[in-house]
Amino acid sequence: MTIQWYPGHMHKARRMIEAELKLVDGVVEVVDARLPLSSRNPDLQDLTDKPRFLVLAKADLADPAVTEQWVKYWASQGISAIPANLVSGSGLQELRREINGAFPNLKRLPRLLIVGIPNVGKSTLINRLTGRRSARVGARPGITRGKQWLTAKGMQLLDSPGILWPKFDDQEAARKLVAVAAVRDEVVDGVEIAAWLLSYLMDRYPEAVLERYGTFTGDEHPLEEVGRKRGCLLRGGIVDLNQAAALVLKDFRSGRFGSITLEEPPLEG
Ligand SMILES: Nc1nc2c(ncn2[C@@H]2O[C@H](COP(=O)(O)OP(=O)(O)OP(=O)(O)O)[C@@H](O)[C@H]2O)c(=O)[nH]1
Ligand SMILES: [Mg+2]
Repeated sequence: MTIQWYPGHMHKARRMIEAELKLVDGVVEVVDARLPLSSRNPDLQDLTDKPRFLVLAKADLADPAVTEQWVKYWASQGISAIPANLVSGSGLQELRREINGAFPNLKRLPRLLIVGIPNVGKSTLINRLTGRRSARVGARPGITRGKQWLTAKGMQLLDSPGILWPKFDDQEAARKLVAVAAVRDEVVDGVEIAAWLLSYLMDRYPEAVLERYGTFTGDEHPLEEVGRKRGCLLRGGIVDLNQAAALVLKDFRSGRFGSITLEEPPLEG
């Protein structure tokens, strides 16, 4: 995934999604269960009022208790969110059920577009829903030329997902997106992100940090302490912060802290 999201690209992606939305009955929006808000693109709300199904992908990597809170939160907003592990397929039956129930008056299979920011699991979901015998049904006359439909159980999917651009204007969201590797590292300061991530983990998941890195003395910045413990050293015993940051991010991305969610739903009331 190497798209750089310059304004021109966002424009183009938006136009493509607008065109594709006209061809479908509903939209399956895939977000990352570890950051259900930051991985969601609010522009989609302005683009369509067709039925939307929210899939909280990578739920296997997220904190189940917090996922539960998110499902309740979305329900209070009138949105049914479905946690899923797209690799194992858990949650897909519920998604199919939701979709099947949403179009009672339709005389044909509902047509859906899968959308989401890069790397959230769009392709995995399409492959899961269509299965190995996924048939490419040629363009249907009268709809559009050149569009391919995939037949899945109980629905049809556009063959290519709509790629939404990540939220860059929101610094906090951008930081979280880099932490889960939805946005490439090069665009941001890895040390800043790792320092933020480490302090978040120490606050919310202290046992996981303790287990991974042991206790902290508090004499240095936690990221420096991690670097020192792990031998990320420059000449003269100075901690190589870039190396320490890379190590923390790698540990997080490979799930070595366990199941972690990076944001909680806003408090209600
Ligand atoms: N653990 C876990 N990994 C997942 C899940 N869904 C997808 N992945 C992994 O996430 C990575 C990205 O998945 P893709 O399906 O390629 O994501 P995408 O949205 O199509 O990405 P782009 O095409 O780059 O926009 C892959 O390594 C998947 O195996 C999930 O539910 N759990
Ligand atoms: Mg893909």
